[in-house]
Amino acid sequence: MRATSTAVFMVLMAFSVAHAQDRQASATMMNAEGNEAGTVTFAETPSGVLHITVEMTGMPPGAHGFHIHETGECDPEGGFESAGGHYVGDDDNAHGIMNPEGPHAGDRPNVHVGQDGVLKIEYFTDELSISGDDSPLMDEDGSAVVVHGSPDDYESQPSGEAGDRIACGVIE
Ligand SMILES: [Cu+2]
Ligand SMILES: [Zn+2]
Repeated sequence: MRATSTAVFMVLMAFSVAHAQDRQASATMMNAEGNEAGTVTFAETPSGVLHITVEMTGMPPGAHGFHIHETGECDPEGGFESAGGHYVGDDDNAHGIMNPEGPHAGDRPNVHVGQDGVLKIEYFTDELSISGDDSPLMDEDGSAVVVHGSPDDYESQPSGEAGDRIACGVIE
């Protein structure tokens, strides 16, 4: 009896450890024409820091605003306005790292695309999470990754004057 419950406990422990390390979410990106444009992956790491990987193609060369928006809905017909405003997080900050009251939790660095239209980035952050009480990315109405036509000026309210929403992906 005791051996059995110990064995069950150990199996459960092994499962939860594996689960914690493997937890991952991703967004399949769609461009303004409604075609697939790549993937953004969010992976939890053993340190608790979130590892973000961006792999997109067919992007217009130049600098683009890149944010997490508050609603997990990407409708190209409406210019991806369905994704709502920036994900704000718990602190109700203003937009932009250049604002003393900023930034939003969903404010991410601008991304830069070369002449080949390829965007490949990886970085990590502890400002976002895909699990637990402060899981901004997987709340009830979800959230979305949005890429803009122009760079974020990191300052203008409410969203950095980053222009049209040229790609969007629901985080799931
Ligand atoms: Cu945005
Ligand atoms: Zn913002």
